Amino acid sequence: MIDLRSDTVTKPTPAMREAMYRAEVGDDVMGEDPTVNRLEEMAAERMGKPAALFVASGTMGNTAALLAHCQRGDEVILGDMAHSFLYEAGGMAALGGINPRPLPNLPDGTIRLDQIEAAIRPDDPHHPRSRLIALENSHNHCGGAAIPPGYFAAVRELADRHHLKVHLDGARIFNAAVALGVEAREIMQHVDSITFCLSKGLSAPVGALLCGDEDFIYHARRIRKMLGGGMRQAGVIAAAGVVALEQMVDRLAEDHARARRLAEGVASIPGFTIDLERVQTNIIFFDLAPDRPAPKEIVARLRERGVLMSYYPGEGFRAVTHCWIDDQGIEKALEALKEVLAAPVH
Ligand code: TLP
Repeated sequence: MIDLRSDTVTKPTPAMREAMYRAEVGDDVMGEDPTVNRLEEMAAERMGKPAALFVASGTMGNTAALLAHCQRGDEVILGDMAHSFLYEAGGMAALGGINPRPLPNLPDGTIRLDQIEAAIRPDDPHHPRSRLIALENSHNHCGGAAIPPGYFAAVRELADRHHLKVHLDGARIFNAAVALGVEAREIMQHVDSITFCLSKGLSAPVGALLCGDEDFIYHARRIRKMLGGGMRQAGVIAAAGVVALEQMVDRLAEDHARARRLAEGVASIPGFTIDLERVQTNIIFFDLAPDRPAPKEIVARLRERGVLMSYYPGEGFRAVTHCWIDDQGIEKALEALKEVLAAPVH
């Protein structure tokens, strides 16, 4: 199967399995797992932040961050296409009593600064308290857009003027950094906290890191425990994360090149439409021209041909490249896309 549904489908590499087998472990809730401690140090260093916390998933990292930054009844300003607004089961509201204030995401993944500023609540007992701005980079549902450091500098300036914190859902921060040719730290210097994932393009089986200052991480550690995320001998999975950070970051450029090749191939198939300018990282979205078979039918026909892709109503087909997809896989996917449009409708 050529599985382009997500980079979350990546499996641990042989080097990761070896490291997992050999991992030194201890009770991480007691702070005694040397492999988790090493991974947290590496993550903090790469993000240029004083501290980091190993969490079970990107969702847990974002939820813990929001709960650590906000009190019940506080408001978070975020994009209407943000993963934490759309796809995290409403955890901020359900678990944290936090009010989301969604603003339109532009196609490049940003939110207009004047709209952010206008959404900040005056100090008035009628309103929730504006506490946090939450951004995403790369921006999954804005076509994998990579947002440059300058935007974060501008948001920081605005946030400082209004005494707000800034959190970044950087599930794919390394995809963004590699695409922009900058270090993740250059983006991170402008935000208070970040979640980044090990289990997407970096191919580790499980896990994400939440990074920020010492006080914030101290607080988030308690929230992680509350969420059931104290994982004891978690060094077994953290070991794969260490390999992910050491070996899997620089190669992301290959996934981006393959996403571009796939996107260009899609553009050459009459019947599909794609905006090539929006293809920046490992995620492509494309759609069907009018009068074509239903998208569900296309997804089913692709599956029959050994190719898996997702379809999001209103957004189109999504294909995500990753380290388990090679050049041949891309060509096979393009062949299948040509065939499924040619096949008669049943
Ligand atoms: N995204 C997944 C699914 O939720 C759809 C995907 O296939 O893209 N932030 C961003 C930007 C994400 O894309 C995701 C996962 C998460 C957070 C949540 O990470 P996990 O799945 O580890 O909780």
